[in-house]
Amino acid sequence: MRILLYNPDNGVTRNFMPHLWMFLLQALTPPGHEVLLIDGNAQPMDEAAIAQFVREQNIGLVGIGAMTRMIAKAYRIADTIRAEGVPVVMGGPHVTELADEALGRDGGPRHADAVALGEADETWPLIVNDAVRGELKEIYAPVDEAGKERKPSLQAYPVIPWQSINLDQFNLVPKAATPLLNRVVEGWGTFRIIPVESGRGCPYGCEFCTVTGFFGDSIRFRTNESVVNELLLLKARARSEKGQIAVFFIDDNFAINIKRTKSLLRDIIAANAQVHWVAQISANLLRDEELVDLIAASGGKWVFIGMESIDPANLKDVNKGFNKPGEYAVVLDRLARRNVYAITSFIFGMDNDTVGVAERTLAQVRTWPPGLPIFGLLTPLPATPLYKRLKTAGRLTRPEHWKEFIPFAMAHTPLKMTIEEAHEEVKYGWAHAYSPEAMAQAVDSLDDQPLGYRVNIFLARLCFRGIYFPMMGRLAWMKVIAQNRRTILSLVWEALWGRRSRGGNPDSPHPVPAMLSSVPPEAATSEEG
Ligand code: B12
Ligand code: SF4
Repeated sequence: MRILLYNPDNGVTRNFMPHLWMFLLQALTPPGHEVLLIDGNAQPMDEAAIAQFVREQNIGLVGIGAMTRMIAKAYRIADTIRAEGVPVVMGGPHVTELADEALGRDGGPRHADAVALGEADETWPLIVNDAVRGELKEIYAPVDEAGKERKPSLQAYPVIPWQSINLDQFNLVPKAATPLLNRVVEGWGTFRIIPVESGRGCPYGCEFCTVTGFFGDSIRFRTNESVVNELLLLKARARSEKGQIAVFFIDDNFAINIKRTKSLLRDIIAANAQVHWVAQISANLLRDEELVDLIAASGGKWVFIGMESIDPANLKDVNKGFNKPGEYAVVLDRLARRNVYAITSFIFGMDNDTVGVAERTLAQVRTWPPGLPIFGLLTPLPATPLYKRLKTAGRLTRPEHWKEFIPFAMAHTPLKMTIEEAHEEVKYGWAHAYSPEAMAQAVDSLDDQPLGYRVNIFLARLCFRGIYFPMMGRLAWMKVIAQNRRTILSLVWEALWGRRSRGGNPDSPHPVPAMLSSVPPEAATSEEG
């Protein structure tokens, strides 16, 4: 049977990284089937195009995975495919929480033939076998023989055949730029960011987060050996195709068990399996100097920190009191001293936020080493404690916000400002953190560093700007380039006429990242809490 795994586009901007679930389910598919992958972010397709694809490729089963924000698109695509007579199985966090919605058991239309609840590592092979026999059940739940919920162990993790998977759609180097890049620098024919997991689960239970409910509060890890082998495979692939690969460890809190993380990082170093990597780690775990040393030595370049707020009252409200705003600067300096930088994520619209929260946050950010701040709004995702609290309090203004996804729009009323004011705060955050002046300042703050570093921070910030101000079209790009012409011209001038006399300063308080290019060109708010 030919199986299509499809992830809808997020409708806002191109994702920087493919979704792990597709590769994982592909690797877990029983032998004898061919699995095709389409990530709508890399290969945008409308309903007509996907229907044509399914017909022409003789697809016998389609698996669709989606977060809440993409579910409306996922349902539309599923409806189209089912109208072609091809069964659709849906999985992922949204349909796990709202299976009845996907199956049309809540009075609405039916979108899926079957739903895989929770982690599908063990149920996917059963689903495929049932589909072959034409006997799909409506619900597949990860349970043991006694019918009790069972979270899959990650000890026997499948080998994802990275050496042979077709990754063409995930190359971040634009085709048009490849010939030029090949002439100027070697080894940049391709650049991909690849998701790798080393463990699942998070015990922290932040109020707005799906993870503790979905993956459970007990953490499961892969063996060090299996992670190291995966990195070696990826490294070999990059070498063989004269390209670059960076890894995003998608664990929700990569250092949740510090002892185990240190042991993994030591094994990576011992096996010479270092690649440039990004990971989500909460600020409280970055107090450990030895851990930060190992992060740097094992290839860590960027740490995504869910700071959420600089207000301890807000943090306490969302059960994230372990974040201590007073130590953010110290943590960021500790990282920066090792050339590791932070993607700092903030949420506005929290209950204690008042007008001006964006500027107050930016005032702090400006005192920190250069990084990549991102801003979002508090969003009640289905089945989270936050959703339940706001529902009980009658504060949800769009209780089924996912049915009409609007980027950067609140679905409930904050306590100390209006919804419109919260929207303005997010806009202010992005506009001022990524204005041409702020971009120039970031580049200038690295004035004592080589040109490459300044070009890289500029490019990274340009790409991050695209999360809020999409730059998909040529016109939008031209506008951004025109706005930033001063910085661009000064960088080009320097490239053509050589360095202005600066001289690198190894004692600089904020040394620059060794490879900013490994930064995700698009990320989103508050993953790791
Ligand atoms: C990596 C990641 C991202 C990446 C992008 C996704 C990518 N390219 O991988 C980035 C950093 C960009 C990102 C951004 C966002 N993310 Co995110 N992200 C994750 C993260 C950390 C890992 C995803 C992952 O690979 N997990 C490991 C795989 C194995 O698990 P899985 O995807 O759930 O798949 C398993 C099952 O769900 C199931 N399954 C999944 N799909 C399918 C499909 C079929 C057919 C079947 C049978 C089974 C199945 O089987 C899989 C194996 O067991 C998760 C948290 C988490 N630990 O999952 C959050 C998570 C998915 N993100 C989340 C959110 C909210 C966001 C943002 C909206 C954040 C924000 N506030 O702005 C943005 C939106 C992104 C965008 N622009 O579209 C939420 C989603 C909750 C929800 N109900 O939708 C999660 C769960 C985290 C959280 N805090 O709650 N994210
Ligand atoms: S926000 Fe981060 S720390 Fe909090 S529960 Fe979710 S994954 Fe864990």
